[in-house]
Amino acid sequence: MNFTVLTLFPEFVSAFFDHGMILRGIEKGLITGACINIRDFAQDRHKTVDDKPYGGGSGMIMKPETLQAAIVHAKKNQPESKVLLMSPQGTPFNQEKAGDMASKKQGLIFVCGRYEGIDERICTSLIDEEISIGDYVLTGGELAAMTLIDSIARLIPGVLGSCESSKSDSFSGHRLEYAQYTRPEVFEDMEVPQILLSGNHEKIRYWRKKSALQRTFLKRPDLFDKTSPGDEEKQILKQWCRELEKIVRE
Ligand code: 4GS
Repeated sequence: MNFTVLTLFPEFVSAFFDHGMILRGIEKGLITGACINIRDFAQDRHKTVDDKPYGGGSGMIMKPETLQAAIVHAKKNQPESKVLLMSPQGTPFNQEKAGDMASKKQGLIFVCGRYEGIDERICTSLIDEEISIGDYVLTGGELAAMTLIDSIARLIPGVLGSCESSKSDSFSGHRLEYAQYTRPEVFEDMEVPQILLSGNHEKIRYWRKKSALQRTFLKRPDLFDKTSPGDEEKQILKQWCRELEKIVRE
């Protein structure tokens, strides 16, 4: 799967492609990462990429000609790729969207705006989809593009070490991930739950299911609206209720 980022700060984005699991994925030939400097497509000798907004107001707007030339250049090598604009006006990004994009394997071209925004005519003519990573405003789309690439790439089989490690992720099945522990057995007077040391795989599975459920209930109860509790989950919740009642009565 190809990821191409159109940006005014290519070094910022290439540093991301040069580290960690993303770099491993590139080395294994599972993904590619490319940065294109939008300024290389500026059409005057001052390399101007922005201009004042029509109608007045503060801030600058990215010029359409430059962006168009950069997008056309990126699409030339990969005409099948989808062009995404990172913007607070886009459809909200989430784990499900990451999964859809990872399974489609279609290349992605990310347009990262700086300044107050980009000329509306680019959105209309050259952008396939606008995506937002959340309801807040960044100084540029780069962090948003890197957020998408990071979460999509790790779902591509082989990018993470074991193919299992993304299955129990938070949000898979609209539940948070269970609590995790490593050595030592006692840290600052806090013990690792004994069941995890027992070697009893069925008990460990049940404990983890319960942990995931409790965390979801306490930290993100809204996730139950997306997937209501299944039979085993209901049973675990009832059992938890009984444990809580016992504490209340004491
Ligand atoms: C976001 C966001 C964003 C908007 C880019 C102002 C520079 C900036 N992009 N999700 N111009 N939130 N983009 O804030 O994706």
